[in-house]
Amino acid sequence: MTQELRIVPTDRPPADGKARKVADFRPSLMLGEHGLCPGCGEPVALRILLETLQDLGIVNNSIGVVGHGCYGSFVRIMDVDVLQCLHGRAPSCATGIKRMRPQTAVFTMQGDGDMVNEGLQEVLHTAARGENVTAILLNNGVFGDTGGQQTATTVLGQRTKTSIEGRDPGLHGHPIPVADLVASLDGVGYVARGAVGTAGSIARTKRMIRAAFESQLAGEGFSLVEILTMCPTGWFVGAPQGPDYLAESMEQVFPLGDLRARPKPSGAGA
Ligand SMILES: Cc1ncc(C[n+]2csc(CCOP(=O)(O)OP(=O)(O)O)c2C)c(N)n1
Ligand code: SF4
Ligand SMILES: [Mg+2]
Repeated sequence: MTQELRIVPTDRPPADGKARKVADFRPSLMLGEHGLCPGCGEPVALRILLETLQDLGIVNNSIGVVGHGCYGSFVRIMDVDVLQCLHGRAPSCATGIKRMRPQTAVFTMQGDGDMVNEGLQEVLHTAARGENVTAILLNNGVFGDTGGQQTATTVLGQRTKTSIEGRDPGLHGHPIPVADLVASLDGVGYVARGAVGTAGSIARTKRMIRAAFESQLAGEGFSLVEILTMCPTGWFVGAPQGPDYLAESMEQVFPLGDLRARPKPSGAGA
């Protein structure tokens, strides 16, 4: 029997009058408007993080540790227990929480400025100690919150407020691929890099976040998901151009995918 193909026109409101706006799809754990710039990738990352906590059924057994950056304002609208730490120190605060509450799922949310500039030693030591926490890095290659200055992850040639002619390796050095560094350390259970520039990459990144929490719940050690996020304001591009700019610049330098897969269960074949 052939199935009837129902084509839903998208050039006019639904005939049944049940048009839904973007806000109607907001996850219940997001309590209100995020207030960030149009085209910003960080609210998308927040959304898939919150959906993952819900999917795993760990909302009431989770604590988030948030750094300082534009995403810092999410503490107002996340219906999850959160703590906001000094710049760059989230991995150490997460360590303390996890050691006191080993049954709680503990995660950090940090930007590239927060994690890779201000707090590089914090994340590397926390990873090397094998602390059983999950770090979420929102990497947009700029200090967005303070006006779009260059960070340690700004890619070569990228224009920022403090490298207006483009990042020059002779003058500014090279970007630091923190997720690759973390992936090389013993004590680490899972590391991946995703992005939120396309529907496909958002879906893949959500699976990475889930894998990181599953790794933590299985006690495998430190986990990190780096998420490349659009910052059209800091990049001097229009909001609609953000995803293309992300793909053409950051994704070329920071390839997407698993950087350290979860350990195979003992007894599993090769
Ligand atoms: C110790 C300290 N240094 C500097 C600042 C100023 N500061 C606040 S947010 C921020 C930028 C953070 O950038 P990032 O973590 O990349 O987040 P984004 O805004 O890009 O999302 C800076 C430098 C601060 N609050 N505390
Ligand atoms: S400055 Fe960049 S990171 Fe901050 S809210 Fe605007 S687009 Fe997002
Ligand atoms: Mg940033």
